[in-house]
Amino acid sequence: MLDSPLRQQTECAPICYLGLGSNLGQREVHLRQAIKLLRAFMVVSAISPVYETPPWGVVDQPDFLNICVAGSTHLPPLPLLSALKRIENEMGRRATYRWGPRLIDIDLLFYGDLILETERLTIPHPHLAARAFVLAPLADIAPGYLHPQTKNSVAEMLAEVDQTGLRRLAAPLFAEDAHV
Ligand code: A4P
Ligand code: MG
Repeated sequence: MLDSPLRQQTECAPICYLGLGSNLGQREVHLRQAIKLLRAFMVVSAISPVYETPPWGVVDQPDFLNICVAGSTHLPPLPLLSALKRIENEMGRRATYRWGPRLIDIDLLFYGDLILETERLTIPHPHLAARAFVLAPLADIAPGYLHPQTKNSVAEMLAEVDQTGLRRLAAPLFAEDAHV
C-alpha cells in the first residue's frame, strides 16, 4: 500500500505526545473530534484508553475525561502549538480562567527529546510530572519514555503521584482502534 503524503513528510519527524482533556458537555465527542482534526497535520500512532479524572488545580468543577495521543508531525514546535490552539478555538473553547473548565484542552507534553523554554511554549510540559491525569494515560502508550531533563520514565513518574479517583474507562474512544 502506498503511504499518504503526510506519512511521507513525517517519516523522520520526532514523536510527539499530546495530553487532551474535556470536562464540559459531551466529553467523549469532543475528544474524538479533536483527534479527527489533529490528523490533518499529524500521523497518529497511538491513542490511550480514556480516563475519568477528578479536577486538578481548581477542584470545584466537573470531572474530566483525559487521554494521551502519540504522533509525528512536520510542524516545528511553535507552529504545532498554534495548530493545537486553533483546534481548541474551532471547537468552540471559550476562555475561562487558569485551570478552569473547558470543552477541550490540548497540551503538548513532549516533542521528541526537545527541551524548550519560550514565553509561549515550554517543552516538556512543566506540570507533567505532577499530574496523574496525564501520566496514567501516557503510561498506557509509552511507559518507558524518558523525560529528557529528569531521565525518569513515564512509569516511574506515575508511581510518584497520587492516583486517587482516577478511573480507566472500559470502552476505547474509537471502537476499531484501541491503540491507533
Ligand atoms: N503553554 C506553554 N507551554 C505549553 C505546552 N507545553 N502545551 C502556554 C500547551 N500550552 C503551553 O494554556 C495557557 C498557555 O500555556 C497557552 O496559551 C500556551 O501558550 P491554556 O490551555 O490556554 O490555559 P490553561 O489550560 O487554563 O492553563 P494551563 O496552565 O495550560 O493549564 P493546563 O496545564 O492546560 O491545565 N484536571 C484534570 N483532571 N484534567 C485536566 O485535563 N486540565 C487543567 C488545565 C487543569 N486541571 C485538570 C485538567
Ligand atoms: Mg492547556
